[in-house]
Amino acid sequence: MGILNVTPDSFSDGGRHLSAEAALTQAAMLVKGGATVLDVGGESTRPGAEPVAAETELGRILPVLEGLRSAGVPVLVSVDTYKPEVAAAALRAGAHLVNDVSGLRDPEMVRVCAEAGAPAVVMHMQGTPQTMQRAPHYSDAPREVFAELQRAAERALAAGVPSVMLDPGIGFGKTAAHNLALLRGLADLVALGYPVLLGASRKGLVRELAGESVADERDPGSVALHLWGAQQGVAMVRVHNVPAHAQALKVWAALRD
Ligand code: HH2
Repeated sequence: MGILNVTPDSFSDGGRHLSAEAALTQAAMLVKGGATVLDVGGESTRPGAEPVAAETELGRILPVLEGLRSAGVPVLVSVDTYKPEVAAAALRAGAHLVNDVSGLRDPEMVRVCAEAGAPAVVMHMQGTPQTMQRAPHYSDAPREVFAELQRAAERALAAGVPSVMLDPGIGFGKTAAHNLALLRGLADLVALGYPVLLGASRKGLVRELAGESVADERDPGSVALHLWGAQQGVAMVRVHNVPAHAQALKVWAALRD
């Protein structure tokens, strides 16, 4: 899954693809690099990010979704939003699935996905982007996070959402120790039987583990985290640098097979 942030303030690619033209050029690069899903987002959810209005978010992403549809780009398109009205409009504009960092917390989001017949990514977040890194707390992070994801998945499927992917939400209301515990326990999340998505691309965890302060310089550490995920059975990784991951995953898969 290639990341396509149409925002001024995303922590790594903010401001780079803010015009529809620049976003579509980046989309073509991601697809050429091997992405099979494009995750289009119009609001940064990095720690401390200011929320944006639905109209602002839609103003950023709709021209890109429409451009992808009219260009016939041969990939699935997901919309990275926690707002049901944004998801609904994006699905009408050609998005195929919804990536909700709030884990389908809002029952209206469940209804939108069910009604459109759209699969959903259910990601775990403790709190909100504004507050989540102030004092994340768990008594047993993997047990609590995976149980919450399982409950959200069951609720969604019972309400008619056709299928879900689960995502532990690296960096969303988690300390480095919590993130590591979740990564070490990923096989238990995979064992629940749902496909798992992992998104650690260029995140602060790489800074904490490898000491790299510049987000754009964190691809090697990101690849390491995602290969670890692949080894535990994750089905998809959400990344900025698609060619680097495509190459690493090909080599890893050859070894596995
Ligand atoms: N991480 C981010 C955004 N959306 N969705 C899923 N499913 N999993 C993730 O780990 C995830 C996500 C944050 O990264 P990014 O989009 O690169 O930055 P920003 O939120 O600043 O736009």
